[in-house]
Amino acid sequence: MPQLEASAAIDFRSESYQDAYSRINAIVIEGEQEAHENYTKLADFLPDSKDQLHSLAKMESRHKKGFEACGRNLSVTPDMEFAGQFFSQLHCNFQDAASRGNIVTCLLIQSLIIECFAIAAYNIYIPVADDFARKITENVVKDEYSHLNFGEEWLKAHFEDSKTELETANRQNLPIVWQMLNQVEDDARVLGMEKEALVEDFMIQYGEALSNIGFTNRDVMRLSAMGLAA
Ligand code: Y39
Ligand code: FE
Ligand code: FE
Ligand code: FE
Repeated sequence: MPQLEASAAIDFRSESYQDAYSRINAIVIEGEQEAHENYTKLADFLPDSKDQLHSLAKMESRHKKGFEACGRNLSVTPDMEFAGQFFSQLHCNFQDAASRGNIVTCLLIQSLIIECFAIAAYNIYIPVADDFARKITENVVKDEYSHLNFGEEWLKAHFEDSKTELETANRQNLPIVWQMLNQVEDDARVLGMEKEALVEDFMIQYGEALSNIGFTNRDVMRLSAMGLAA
């Protein structure tokens, strides 16, 4: 089924829309909160980029506030318990990597995987969002590109030393993203977002990022499809 194009076709006040929104909105709020924490953590590890990372962390807090307002605007209460569980595996893997000082893994999880997931989700959401949420999401997605860019630039500058760890971290974490996508597939569809469109946009962003960092086209194909069931 093609991606819906006119938000006029969607009833934002229907029970089914609000029910699905209570989970998707919560995921986004939780994601923004965790992204804030992750960039704050990264600032401790990378003193040369400390100010920049604190500024990224601040943007994530702003994003969180924006999406909280989107939920309130539709009178939806976000299901934060669901969202906490939704992110728990990636959260745990980030914490674990941070405790070992594996900065490359932390950057792969937050700045590549999660940012690409966010960019894909927000790009696909914008055309089907209500007017209030669309304006907010349009501004947020611009920031997310700059967060992805931070990760790309750092990993590009340290590519040879990071390559092996990136491969391992990708193998560990990318399959989790496909599982996460499967978990929200039905809710996303209610909001007018098709899974195929989300996967396609994610693959494009993530593949481009890996290629910018220095991986060959062959490596990009192998890495970006890791754990993706046909
Ligand atoms: O860097 C960021 O701001 C990312 C944390 C935010 C994550 C958003 C996750 C979006 C997934 C939504 C899935 C909808 C189908
Ligand atoms: Fe936490
Ligand atoms: Fe964000
Ligand atoms: Fe971000």
